[in-house]
Amino acid sequence: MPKPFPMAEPNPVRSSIDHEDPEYAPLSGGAKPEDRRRPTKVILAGLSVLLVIGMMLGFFTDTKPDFCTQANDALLSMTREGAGPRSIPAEAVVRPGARGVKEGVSDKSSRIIAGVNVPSFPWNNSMLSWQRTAFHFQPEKNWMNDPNGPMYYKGWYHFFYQYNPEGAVWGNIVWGHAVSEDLIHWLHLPLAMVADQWYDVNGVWSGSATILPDGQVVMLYTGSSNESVQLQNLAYPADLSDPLLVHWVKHPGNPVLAPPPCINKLDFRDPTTAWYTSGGKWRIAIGAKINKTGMSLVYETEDFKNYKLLPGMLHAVPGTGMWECVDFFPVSEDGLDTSVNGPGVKHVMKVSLDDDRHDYYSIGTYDEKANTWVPDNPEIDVGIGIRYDYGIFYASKTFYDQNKRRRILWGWITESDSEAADVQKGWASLQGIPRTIVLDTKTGSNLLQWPVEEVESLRLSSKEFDSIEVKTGTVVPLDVGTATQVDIVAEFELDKQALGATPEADADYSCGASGGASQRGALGPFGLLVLADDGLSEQTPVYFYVVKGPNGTLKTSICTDQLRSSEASDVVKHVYGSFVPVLEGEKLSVRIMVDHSIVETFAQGGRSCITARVYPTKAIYGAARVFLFNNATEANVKASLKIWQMNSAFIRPYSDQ
Ligand code: DQQ
Repeated sequence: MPKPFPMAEPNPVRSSIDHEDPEYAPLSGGAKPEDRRRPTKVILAGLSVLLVIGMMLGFFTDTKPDFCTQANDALLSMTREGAGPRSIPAEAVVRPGARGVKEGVSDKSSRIIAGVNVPSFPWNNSMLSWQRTAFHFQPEKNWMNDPNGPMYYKGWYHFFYQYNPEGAVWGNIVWGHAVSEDLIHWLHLPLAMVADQWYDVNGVWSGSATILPDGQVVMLYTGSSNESVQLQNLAYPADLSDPLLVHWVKHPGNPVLAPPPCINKLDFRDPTTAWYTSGGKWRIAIGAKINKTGMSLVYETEDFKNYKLLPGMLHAVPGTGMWECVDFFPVSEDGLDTSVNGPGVKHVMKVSLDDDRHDYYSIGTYDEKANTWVPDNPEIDVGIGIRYDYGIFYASKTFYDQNKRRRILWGWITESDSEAADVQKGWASLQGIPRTIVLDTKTGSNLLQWPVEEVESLRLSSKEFDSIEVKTGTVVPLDVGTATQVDIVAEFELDKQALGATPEADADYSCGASGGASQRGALGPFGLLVLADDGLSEQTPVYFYVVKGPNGTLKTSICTDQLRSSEASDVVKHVYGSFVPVLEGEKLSVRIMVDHSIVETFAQGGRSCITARVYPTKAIYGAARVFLFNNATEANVKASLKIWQMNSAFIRPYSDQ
């Protein structure tokens, strides 16, 4: 949980070059991002869910093929284009090569923004080297994607990940493995599992760990077989007395699960951590789809070798497409073991939507007996409502850290530059700083995500700035020197008089459909410019935008604007963001972690988060600075903040010397 920081001396570097002209809009220019509207037809969605569940209840207790045909036909007519409850707008992208589609996963390689003949930027080695991060988990080289099987075992945090040992693009997927005592400094271990069996020869895909009460460790993962069938497999450590769990054994009876009838061989993957039921058995969920209906099936087991498909399903949402990397866990204001259940316990369901490559979650109630999970609010059902992150963040997975009694979230942060640049730099993808997640008991309707406390051990020198007044249309430089590895905690207050005098407006604000930080409104945008050079030719604004609605209600958005983040045109430039709840009496607060090419933003204690990859060409090394700005037209803001320089983490190969 964030702690309020003490505000000390007044700003020692209040700029003499503040621009005070209200007409001066220092952030003008920049292309208008594409409109990314997301229609949700909620009533239809609710009805469809009931219909699907009804049909599938029947289907899974009677799996005759003619019933499968019937179910498929009904689903097809229900979710036929335009008739479904939700259609996910395809991002306008150029896909450099469809890597993965024939194997049954969508294109995993980096995409670049649409437009014919996007000229490639002449990236040089110094620019590309700067993009490598200093305190985020990365393999030494090559491609990485999903986090797999995270756990805490005998004093070590274990992290496995989807890895291509042969290059910087998706393919040849095996399990990389690293260990850490604090989630920050990592030792790379040998590959945990490679594609050496008929049932995983096309890829050792994502999976999860379960630690049994007797100390055994069970790893379930998806293998893409010699015929590209998605099969679930069991693996376990060769030597439980080795805290590093270096060697892994695949169960001789693999595969333990094949796609059930009605589920396509390419749509059955990513087993969850198991939870223990009151009936004394274990259950796992697996993502699947029928036509455009995403769903999670549940299997029950006693020994992790033999499984029974339970009737019905945990949940399904028409129109959401394939559910990858389903995660299912209990939540409260503290971390809970995955098996905790009982009256009053809330459960989170998270799905990674293959169709739009975003991670959605929803809070609801799990009925173990009925094998169902029901969202508290069907309007924000899983896949159609809230996201973990409004930037780039995918295929995430949580684990319960029994060491510190907390639940930790890992998420894969892919590149948003071109595939050619990834190949040139020899690596692709990061993992976000692991986040502690708890239920936001103040709103009851969202989670709070916050960087694990261990990252604060990297904080070096800091500077505090107390109550800086940032006038409308101005930019204020913050004298913290080089700002490529920084942790920023900031609070903002809109001038109360101006707030009161501002007329009510009907218009809603959407970061993605706006012109970014250059689009001026009465009460926003204002915030920080990170990875900005002195001349502001490159800048990444992270900002609040407040709209005063009918009856004086305020609605706040938090956004990250990539539109002017780089002079290169072969990188993605979106305005990311979302609405963020701000409760009575709360100040606007934000934490921003900058680590070279990644900018992670946590607003209002982690109610809304945005992760962006940024590829400046000038605002790098010693030229990267940080500024305050206020591009609102009607209200000055007061900003108080603290900025720490961040040390680098030790992330290196393990040696027992
Ligand atoms: N990545 C894995 C799959 C999973 C996908 C393959 C999500 O198991 O569905 O690399 O990114």
